[in-house]
Amino acid sequence: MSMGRLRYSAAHWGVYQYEAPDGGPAPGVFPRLAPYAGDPDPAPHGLDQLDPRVSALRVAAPCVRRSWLEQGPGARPALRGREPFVQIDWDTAVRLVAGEIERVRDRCGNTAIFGGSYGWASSGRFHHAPSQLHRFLALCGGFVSSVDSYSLGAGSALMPYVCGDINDLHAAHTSWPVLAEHTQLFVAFGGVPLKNARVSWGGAADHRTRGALERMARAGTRFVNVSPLRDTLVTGGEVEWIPIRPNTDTALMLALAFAVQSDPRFERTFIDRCTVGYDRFAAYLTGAVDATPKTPQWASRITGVPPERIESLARDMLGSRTMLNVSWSLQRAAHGEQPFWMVVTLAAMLGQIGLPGGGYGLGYGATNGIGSPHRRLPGPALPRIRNPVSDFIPVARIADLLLNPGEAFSYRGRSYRYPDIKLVYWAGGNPFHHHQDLHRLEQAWRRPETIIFHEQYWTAAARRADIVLPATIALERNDIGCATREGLYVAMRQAVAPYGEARDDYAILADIAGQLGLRERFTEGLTEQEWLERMYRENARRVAEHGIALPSFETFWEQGLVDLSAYDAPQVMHAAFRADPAGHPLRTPSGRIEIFSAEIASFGLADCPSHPVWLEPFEWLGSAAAREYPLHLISDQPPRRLHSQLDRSPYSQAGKVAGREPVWINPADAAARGIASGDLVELYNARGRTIAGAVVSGDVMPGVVRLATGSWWDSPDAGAERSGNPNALTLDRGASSFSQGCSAQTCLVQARRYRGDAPPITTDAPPEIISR
Ligand SMILES: Nc1nc2c(c(=O)[nH]1)N[C@H]1C(S)=C(S)[C@@H](COP(=O)(O)OP(=O)(O)OC[C@H]3O[C@@H](n4cnc5c(=O)[nH]c(N)nc54)[C@H](O)[C@@H]3O)O[C@H]1N2
Ligand SMILES: Nc1nc2c(c(=O)[nH]1)N[C@H]1C(S)=C(S)[C@@H](COP(=O)(O)OP(=O)(O)OC[C@H]3O[C@@H](n4cnc5c(=O)[nH]c(N)nc54)[C@H](O)[C@@H]3O)O[C@H]1N2
Ligand SMILES: [Mo]
Repeated sequence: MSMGRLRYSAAHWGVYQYEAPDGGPAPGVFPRLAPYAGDPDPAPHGLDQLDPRVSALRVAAPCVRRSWLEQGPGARPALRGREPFVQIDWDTAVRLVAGEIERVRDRCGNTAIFGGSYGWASSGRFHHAPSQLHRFLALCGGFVSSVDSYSLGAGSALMPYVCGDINDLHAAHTSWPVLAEHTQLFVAFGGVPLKNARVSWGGAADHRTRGALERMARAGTRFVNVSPLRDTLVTGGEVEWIPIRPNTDTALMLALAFAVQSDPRFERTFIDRCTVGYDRFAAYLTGAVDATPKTPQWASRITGVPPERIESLARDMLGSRTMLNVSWSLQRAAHGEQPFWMVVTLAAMLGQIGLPGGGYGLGYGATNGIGSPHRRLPGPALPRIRNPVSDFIPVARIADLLLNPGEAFSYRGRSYRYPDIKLVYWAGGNPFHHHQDLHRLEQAWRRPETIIFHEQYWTAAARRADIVLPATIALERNDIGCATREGLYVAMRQAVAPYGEARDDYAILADIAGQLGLRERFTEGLTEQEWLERMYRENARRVAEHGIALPSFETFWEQGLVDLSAYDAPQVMHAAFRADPAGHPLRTPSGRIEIFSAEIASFGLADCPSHPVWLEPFEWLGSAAAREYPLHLISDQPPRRLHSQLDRSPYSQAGKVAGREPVWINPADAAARGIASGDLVELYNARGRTIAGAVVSGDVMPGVVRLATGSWWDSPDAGAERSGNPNALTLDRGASSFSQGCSAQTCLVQARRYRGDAPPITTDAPPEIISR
C-alpha cells in the first residue's frame, strides 16, 4: 500500500498524527498513531485508541435489554445490568427510541425526560455527543437538564459572587512565562499535578505544564506543596512538602490570614481599593464575633500543620511575590466553596492580585489550558436550540432526582423541586463512573421506565441501559478539533471505517428525528461536511473581529492544522481591574472582589454563610467517624487515562497492581494492617467495599489513602466491587445547600488485607448478547 499524507486527530489527551493510506478509510486498515510532532511533552494515553484490546469492548450493534424488549418499558428494572441483551437492527432501534420518546412525552410531558447527559464525550466540535443530544431533545419539546459540572460544582456556583464567572477567570489566569519571570514563592494547595495537565477539554495541543514548572524552578521560584500527597508537585528542583489533613485547607488559610494581619508589614491599600466586606470577615478571623481567633495554634489542631510552619509561611508570603494556587479537588468536597473563597481572600490580604506573578490561581495544573499564553478566541460551535423545559438539577444530584421525585432542593439561594423522570437519555458520559456512592445510584437506576444510551464501549452505564446504540469514535468520523486556548485548529479527518454497525451520534439522532417528523429541523438539510464548513466559516467571521484572518475551510481541511501561536499574548490576571477598579469592574454584584457577599448573606445558609469560614466536613480525620474509619480516601484523577475512558487499554492496564487500581497507603498504615506492596487490599466503609492493589509509599501522608477514579465499575453481586473503584465508598451528598456540588473528596474508609481468592474481573468482555 502506498502511504498518503500526514493527517491529524484531536483527543482530550492530545493531538495525534498518522500517515493516511491512499484511497481513504477502509475496513481492517488501521493507521499507526504518533504524537503530534509539535508537542513538546506528548501524552501516550491516546495512542491506544485503535488497540484490539480496546476495540474488543466496542458496542457493535443496537441492543435491547431482554425483559424490556419482551415486556415493555419498566419491565424488571432490577435486572438492568444482570440479564442478556437482544441484538436488533437499526430500523427497529430507531422506531423503538422514537416511539418511546412519543409515549413518555404524551403520557407524562417533557419534564419526564432527563437529558442532562453529563460527560466528557470526545474531542471534536461537531460530533460532541451531549450537544447533539441536547439539540435533538430540545426539538422534541425539551428535557430536564443539569447545570454545573462534577469538576467545579462548588467553585463555579460561588465565584460569580466573589470575583466573576469561573470560565472567564480560567481564561484570565496569569500565563506561565509571566510566573517564571516574577513569582518568587508559589504555594500550591493540592499541588500542580502534571498527570492532570495531560488533558484539556477538546484536545491539549502542546503540553506545556511540565516545561513551565521546570522553567520556574530554574528561574529560582520557591515551591511549597500543601497536600496529603507529595508527588502532586514536581518541578525538577526542590519542593517543600507540607502534608495536611484532607479537607482542612480553609483552616490553614485562615491561620495564614491571621498571621498576615498581625504582621506589621500588613497594609490595606488593595483591600480598600478593590474589595468589599473585609471588616466583616476580620471580625470572624480575629474571633471578635465567635471568641475563636483563627490562630496558627487553632489551625494546627485541625490541619496537623505545626504552628511555627504556618507563621513562617505567612512571613514569607508577605515578603515575596507570591502566587497562591488551589487545585479543583479542594472544592470537590464538603463545603467546597470555602477554600476557593478563602484563597481569594488571603491573596487580597497579600495585596498582590493583578501584579505579575502574584495573586491567586484556581487550578494551575488541573488541565493543560490553565496558564496558557494563547489568546482566548471563539471556537467553532454547534448552534444551540433553546430547551423549552426549565426544570434542571445541579449535575451531581442525579440519584436524588431519580429517588425523590417531587422533593424540594435548594440551589444558589432558591428552592426547586425534582421532576418525576420516566425516561433517561444519555450520550457521551458515564454516570457509573462519575457519580458518588454507586450502590445508591444502582438503586436509583431502577426508577425510570426506560434508559437509553449511545455508547462506543460496553461501559458500566451502557450495560445498565435498556436500549444501547453503538456510536462511532472520533477517528471514525470527520470533525474540527479546537480547545479553548490551545492555539490549534485540527482537521479531524476520518481515519478508519466505523466499527461494526456503529453510527455517528448525529446520524443516529437524525434518523430518530426523521421518525418523529423533525429531520429537516434537526439537520437543517446539511450533511456532516456541510456542517463542518458552516461551523468553520461562522467561527472565522467571529475570529476576524479579533483581527485574525483564518485560512479558507478548504485550505484548513487540506493542510490539517491551523496554528494560532503567532497571536500569543501572555497576560496577568486582574491587571486591568487593579489599575482601575471602577473602569474595569469585575462581574460581581459590587464590581469588586467580595470578601463578604451581601447576596449570599441574604440566602441565610448555615452551610455557606456570608464570608469564608471553617466548617467541619461531614466526615474527616477529626470527626468521631474516624474512630471506625480512620483513613481519609482521596479519589483523584487517574494518571493513565481520562476518567473511565480507555481503562482497558494497555497503557492504563500497565498501571494496575494485582489486576486492580492501585491504592496508595503510607508505610505506617500498611504495617499496622500487615499490608505490603502488591497485596490485594479491601477498602470499606458503611456504604460499600472495593478491592484494590497496594502501593506502600511515603508519598502519601499517614491517615490518608489514594485510589484514583475510573477503573471500570465491576459489581455483579453483593460482594465487594472488584476493580478498585472509589465510588463504591464515596458519599453522595451536595457540598452545601448553596451549590449542591460533587463532594467526592470527603470520604473516610478502613482498609484490610484481602484474604482468599480474589473474585475475577467481569468487565473485560461485552455482556451476553443474543440474536433474535
Ligand atoms: N470519586 C470521584 N468521582 C469523580 C471525580 C473525583 O474526583 N472523585 N471526578 C469527577 C469529575 S471532575 C468528572 S469531570 C467526572 C467525569 O465523568 P465522565 O465525563 O462521565 O467520564 P468519562 O469516562 O470521560 O465518560 C465519557 C463517556 O463518553 C463516552 N463517549 C466518548 N465519546 C463519545 C461519543 O462521541 N459518543 C458517545 N455516544 N459516547 C462517547 C465514553 O466512551 C465514556 O464512556 O467524574 C467525576 N467523578
Ligand atoms: N490524567 C488525567 N487528567 C485529568 C483528568 C483525568 O481523568 N485524567 N480529569 C480532568 C478533570 S475532568 C478535572 S475536573 C481535573 C481535576 O483536577 P483536580 O481536581 O485538581 O484533580 P485531582 O486529581 O482530583 O486532585 C489533585 C490533587 O489534589 C490533592 N488533594 C485532594 N484533596 C485535598 C485536600 O483536601 N487538600 C489538599 N491540600 N490537597 C488535596 C491531591 O493530592 C490530589 O492528587 O483533572 C483533569 N485532568
Ligand atoms: Mo472534571
